[in-house]
Amino acid sequence: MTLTVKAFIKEFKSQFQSMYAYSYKEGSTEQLYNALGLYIKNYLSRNWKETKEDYVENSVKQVYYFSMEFLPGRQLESNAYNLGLLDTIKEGLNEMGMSLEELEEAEADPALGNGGLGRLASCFMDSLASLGVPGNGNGIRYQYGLFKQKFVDGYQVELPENWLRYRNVWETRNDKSTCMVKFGGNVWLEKNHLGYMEAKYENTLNVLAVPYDTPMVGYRNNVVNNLRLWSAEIPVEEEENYHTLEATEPIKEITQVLYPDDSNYEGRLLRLKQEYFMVSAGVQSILRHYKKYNLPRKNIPDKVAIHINDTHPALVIPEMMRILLDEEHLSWEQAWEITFKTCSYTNHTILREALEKWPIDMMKDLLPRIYMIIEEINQRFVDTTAPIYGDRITWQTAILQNGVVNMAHLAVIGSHSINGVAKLHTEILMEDVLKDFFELYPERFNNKTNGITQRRWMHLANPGLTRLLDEKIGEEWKKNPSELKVFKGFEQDEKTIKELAKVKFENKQRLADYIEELQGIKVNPKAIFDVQIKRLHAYKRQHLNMLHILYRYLDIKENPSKDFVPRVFIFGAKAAPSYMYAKQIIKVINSLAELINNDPDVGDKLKVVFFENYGVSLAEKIIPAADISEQISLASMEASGTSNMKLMANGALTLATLDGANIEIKDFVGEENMFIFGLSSKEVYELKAAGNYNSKGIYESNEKLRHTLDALTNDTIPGLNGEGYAVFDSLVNYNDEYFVLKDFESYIKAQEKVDALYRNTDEWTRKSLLNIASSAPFSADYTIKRYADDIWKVKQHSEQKDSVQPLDE
Ligand code: F58
Repeated sequence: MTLTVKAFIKEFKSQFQSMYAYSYKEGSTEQLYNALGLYIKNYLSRNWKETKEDYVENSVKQVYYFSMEFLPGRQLESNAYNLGLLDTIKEGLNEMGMSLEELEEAEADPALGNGGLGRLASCFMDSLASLGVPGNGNGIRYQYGLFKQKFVDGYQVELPENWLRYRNVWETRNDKSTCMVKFGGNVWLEKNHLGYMEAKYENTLNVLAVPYDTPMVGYRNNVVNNLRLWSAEIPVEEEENYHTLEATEPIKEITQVLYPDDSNYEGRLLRLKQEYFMVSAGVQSILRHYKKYNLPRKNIPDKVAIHINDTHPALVIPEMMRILLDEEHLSWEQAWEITFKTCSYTNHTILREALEKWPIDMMKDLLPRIYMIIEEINQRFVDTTAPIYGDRITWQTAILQNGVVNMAHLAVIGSHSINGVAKLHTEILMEDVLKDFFELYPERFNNKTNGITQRRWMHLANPGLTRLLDEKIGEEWKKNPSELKVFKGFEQDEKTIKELAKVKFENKQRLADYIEELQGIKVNPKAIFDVQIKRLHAYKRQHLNMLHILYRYLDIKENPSKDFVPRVFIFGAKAAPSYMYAKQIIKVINSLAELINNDPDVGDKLKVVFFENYGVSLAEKIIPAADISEQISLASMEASGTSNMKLMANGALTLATLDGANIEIKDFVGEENMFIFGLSSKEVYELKAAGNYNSKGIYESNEKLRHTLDALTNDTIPGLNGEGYAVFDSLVNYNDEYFVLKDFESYIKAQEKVDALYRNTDEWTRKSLLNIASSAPFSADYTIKRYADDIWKVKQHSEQKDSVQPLDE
């Protein structure tokens, strides 16, 4: 039944009144938002219930996506949209004298992740539901999300992100489905009276895992899947033992903050606790749920797929073994077959320092039974591998090495599928990072290039573009993204080109207004909006971008009469709190921005805007207004990237190295419709192997570059306290780990091409159109379809007839 505006108004008023016992006219923005959120949640609850029941009644196979991070973004608009209620609600609110945009600002944007990995998990949740694939998320309900970033004198300062301060209307606490998770103590195996080996525990720390469920709403198909986030609490029956606040700390801290600082032992221990907590609660609840299917345990892999999102949840493997051995009393062989067939693993990084390794002693103390099982998995692996492949490979692939547990090795050995997140990345896994494993298990390796949900990143974030597309190519693309290619037919249509340019300009004007309101910086919406938005990391090379800005600034100062194409450089990036170098780069960019934005000689020619506290909501504002998408990582280092896909879909032209999914962007849109520069990954590997890279030599021989680099240390940029020296040193004196200087010259040339093309507005817009029209393959709907078909073997549930059908690629 469709909801009428009149019915909505009536129901909303009564919803508000029942919550607050006064008229909505007296309500604060937060209260009105809460009432609207709960109204929507009530509206979808029937579908939520029926989806769950349907899955069980039909014994369908379900996938569980285990991730330490989810970055869902605000959910009000997207839920209303997917339910098909958005227009009605907007109209109803307007009639009552409110606007949806205003209420939406009251919603917290849950920062339960660091960056791409967490956002990917949320795009996947949206696609799973929209495709009608039975899929659940499993993660942690952190009380504090990733820190809130502030700049003080240009320095990053971290403040707590208390996203749960007001209520979270989307979640449902589910006390019926709690689990108990055990840490530490002593454990031993004993035969019970039935003759089974049983694990006995003493002196354990028992933690109650309480699930909070959040609906994941499919796009107009009546499907509502579940995201389950776990919170740690004191078990009710043990409450009397916790007399003081201090005593409760070891439990409460488990789900208190996202990714605590791992630069010290305590921090790392806590992270391991979090991982096991989430994994144990998740696996227990899955196996409990499986019992509803009334099938033998050996059929678990026919009904359950568990996905391990990076190594963080890799303890799923020994935890599943523990339950099947100790509680279900299966043999090792039976338990292993079930576990192995159920689990699959995605790798998201080749950075050595990011591949998790836990000290054996830490694991033994914190998770004694799990450690025993890992030891046995390792022993059995060694025993079968060594006779066939010899000692070298066996040693290099073992789980236990030099006093640590290698989590990637555990994940690979215990999973039937291992995938990278872009073609190049998967190749690098097979040829380098996991090379030995590729020799052992070639059939397990496969590629699944990342994707994004067009619903959030186009339909909702860019209504102007969406309207234009609807008008030109019809609405079919919304259910079937491959239809976007039809837009290519308008490449030569002058009217469309003008209309597209107008959409972009309006988006830029809106962002310019926002920048002025937020930061007091006036930017020219006619300038090129050049955007780099991602975590701050040396391999992503925000400092290469910074050097180009500095170079340009010096050029403007030295050549005042030269004709520059105005440019606004836009950054959004958080640095990990303990990552000093990344923080120094932030400071240099901020100080440079301060200098440039206030220099009257520069005026409109150049502006630099560094947004504080970059996250999903900011991305939604920035991306539709971007002209240039900076994807400038050192080739081979960025696993995939996903901002590159979002920016392309919104008509930005990509300025990129041939890294991660940039290569696939090139394959789809063509080299001539983007700007490529820098070393290829092959050249990077060769240069590393040759071992003769000499950044100082480049500095000394390249006049332009020397001039630019010197400006970091000769007081050109006021307000720095050694940060300019730090960047200079790393690039010149410490041999420039990420080959910034090597790529500098070709980056500058690419930037010149950007300027030249921008002078020809129609030609620029034509390329922008081609980018939009070529972006369909990056729909997460396709990505999820491939995971579902190739890895999880789960079906789009047939009852849901109207699901998105991403079949014809
Ligand atoms: C990212 N990883 C990759 N990790 O860097 C990016 O290329 C890829 O597109 C994306 O995953 C999705 O596949 C990433 O975001 C993290 O945020 C780490 C999580 C654990 C703590 C350290 C950061």
